Amino acid sequence: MRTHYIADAAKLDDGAEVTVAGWLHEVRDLKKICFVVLRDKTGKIQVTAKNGITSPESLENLRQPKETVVSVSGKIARGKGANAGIELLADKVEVLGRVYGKVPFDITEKDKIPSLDVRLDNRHIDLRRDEIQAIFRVRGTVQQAFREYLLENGFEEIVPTAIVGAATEGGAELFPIVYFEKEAFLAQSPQLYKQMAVVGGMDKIFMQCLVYRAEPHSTTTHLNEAYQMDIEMGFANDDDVMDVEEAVLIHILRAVAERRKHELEVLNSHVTVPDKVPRYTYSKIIEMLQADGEKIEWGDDFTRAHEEKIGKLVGQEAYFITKWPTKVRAFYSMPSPDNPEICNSFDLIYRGLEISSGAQRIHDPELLTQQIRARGMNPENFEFYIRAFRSGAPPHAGWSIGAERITMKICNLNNIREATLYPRDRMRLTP
Ligand code: AMO
Repeated sequence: MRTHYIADAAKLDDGAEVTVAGWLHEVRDLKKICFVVLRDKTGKIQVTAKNGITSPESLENLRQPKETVVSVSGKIARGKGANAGIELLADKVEVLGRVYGKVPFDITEKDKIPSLDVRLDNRHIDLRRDEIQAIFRVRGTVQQAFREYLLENGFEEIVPTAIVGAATEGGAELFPIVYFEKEAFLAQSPQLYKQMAVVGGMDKIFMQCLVYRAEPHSTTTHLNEAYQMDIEMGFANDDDVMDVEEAVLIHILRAVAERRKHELEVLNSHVTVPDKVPRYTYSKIIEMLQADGEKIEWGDDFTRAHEEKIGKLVGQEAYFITKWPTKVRAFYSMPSPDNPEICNSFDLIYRGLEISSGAQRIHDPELLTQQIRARGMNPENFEFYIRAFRSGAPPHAGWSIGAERITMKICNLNNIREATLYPRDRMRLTP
């Protein structure tokens, strides 16, 4: 239905014949002549239609409400002089999609953009704004760069199941589903399944999947449906997988900085690519916070305010916090051999927010059973998982990055819902 996208049409010589298609962004109707701005995903162009050049029927097809979808065939006209614009002189205009009634809000009135809730109720309109498309292009590049790096470095992609019979992260945050006669839930993570794939000998794997957390609270950094980008690696400990994660993060940030310059500009964000992602132990961070006057004890988890403070104290945008207290981490985290109070787990913080966590896993079935029991869960529900470690399981480790959280921080957004096309939270199930 088009010969060119608008950005490409605008590069053509004077007189070039094109057909472009998109939405009416602005319409100025002066009876004998009609100026409109036509918009597609690549940009905008002024279209001029007038008696003599444009047929009366085509002129009428351009005199439509904003957001009507049209195609325009005509000739490119380049004005003379340095600041002269480019316009498309319309021969033929067809209406491809009409506006019925009132468009929920006008994207051209920048100071009248409604609240996030109203925008999300009308995501198909909200998405027509440059800055909103920019977010999802950045997110696409983040996800692509993640796969790209891992495929180039010997990892293979798997697809784990999203329907499970037991918690994969522990806790009560599970969404039950109707599954014939059985008790079943939506997976909180691909955790147990990615580990079993490594035990099965796949060795270096990655996956991207939607995960479900029935967290009842509403925050600006949590969703009930999130997209995780995970790896799992055999014959590896926490340090080995942090090496991979450091390289993946650097590759992602570089890809966004190089390939999404325009989008970052639209979003008013600047991405710096670090050379290294330093590692600090949990105990060291506690000492630093205490020395700065924070009331926090060894064993406490960090609040959002702590996370932001730590960023200032360490003076880094991206860093790892390693060797956490065992009791605050998931049951599968490997306790340290010299001190079982701490475990080989880590978080990756970027711009003051935890964007990822990971660990070396327990591969000893007895220790795993103990840890499950110690958290008040029933090892019988995990028998399918524990038995995987009884037939020769290598030491292994892995991590998971939340796609929305990393996108949110790269794009400088205040609410994680902005980085999700159709966010799911306690109040929001449609659209
Ligand atoms: P964790 O639960 O820390 O670890 O999740 C890993 C990353 O996933 C993202 N994330 C979320 N994002 C938005 N809303 C949520 N409710 C949400 N929950 C998690 C975050 C977080 O850092 N299986 C382990 C990982 C591993 O050890 O491999 C896990 O799921 O960015």
